[in-house]
Amino acid sequence: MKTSIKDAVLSALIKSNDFISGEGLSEQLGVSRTSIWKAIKRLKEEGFEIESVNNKGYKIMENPDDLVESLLQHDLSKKGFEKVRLYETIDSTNLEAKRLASSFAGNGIFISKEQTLGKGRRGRTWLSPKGTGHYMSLVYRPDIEPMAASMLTLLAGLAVCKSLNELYNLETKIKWPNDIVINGKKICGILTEMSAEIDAVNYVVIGIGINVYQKVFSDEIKEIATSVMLETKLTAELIEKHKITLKVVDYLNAYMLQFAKTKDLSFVKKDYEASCVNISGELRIEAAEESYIGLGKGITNAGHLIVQKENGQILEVNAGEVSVRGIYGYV
Ligand code: BT5
Repeated sequence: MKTSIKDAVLSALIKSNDFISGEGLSEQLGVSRTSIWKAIKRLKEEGFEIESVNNKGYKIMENPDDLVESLLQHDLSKKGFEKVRLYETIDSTNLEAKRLASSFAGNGIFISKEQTLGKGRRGRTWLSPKGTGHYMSLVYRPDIEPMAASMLTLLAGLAVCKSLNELYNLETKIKWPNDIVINGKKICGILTEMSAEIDAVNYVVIGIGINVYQKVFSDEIKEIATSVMLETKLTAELIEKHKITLKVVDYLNAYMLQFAKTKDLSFVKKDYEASCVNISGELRIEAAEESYIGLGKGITNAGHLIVQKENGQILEVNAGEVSVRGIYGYV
């Protein structure tokens, strides 16, 4: 898909922290000065605050959000995504992905700047304020059995963990199975859903919510939540949701290719265990019928957590059945 001059100008302005001259833009993008001027005019009409100063050029004043649908389409179509949509607001990107999944055949990605009904697991809520968080749902169509789908949550977790660490020099870890945490607080949550027959998956929706620009959180989660901005102390201009998206997709695409062959997590087991806070530490398992303390020992190839109880007994626990807590708190 072709990027319009307007989107290319926007992207150049967002990437630059300083003024760029019209001439510089026209050279960089290989289009006439008039086209640049028209693109700037249209961006201003769309509400972007762009300052123009004689002899200096243009500078974007307010970074509203670096996500632009046509840029996402341009970059993600190269990574195998046939359907790429960006919303200003939506109930839930997972819901939207499921509503539209049968209208296209390949992979899809649905991103929103806000969710009014963001979903966590088991009916819980994912708080999704406008602009500050990143909400995306990826549709894949792996040839797997329904039982295998829960493993994708672990792959997505590892993909986000590695992406944030690489992009922002962070030390995020995975709290098995679906949270990404740093300094004892949650920076990302993942919700995998699927449409399946008894023996085959039609498609999976991997929903990823990352706290990006939040500086404060509402009372209900302020003790357990953090954001990229709070952890890095970087300014908003230096943290780009577009880049985060591409990085996560690169990791996840690579994992999905491997997973198509192994149908289990053997190929990332070591990597996952090294990134998981629950391994080699005491934890508390809360199951419906009992709650107990144990030691995290590793994960199985199917993504179950291996726990050694205080009496020495080794158990494999399934993500659908238990919650894992730290001994003293959330992590
Ligand atoms: C999750 O559930 O962590 C899965 C979150 C998935 C969100 C994405 S956003 C894109 C896609 N579309 C959706 O509608 N959902 C997905 P769970 O493990 O059940 O954790 C939910 C709990 O995390 C809540 O009960 C709160 O305690 C806490 N929480 C809610 N919002 C949070 C936030 N923004 N940051 C950190 N913690 C939050």
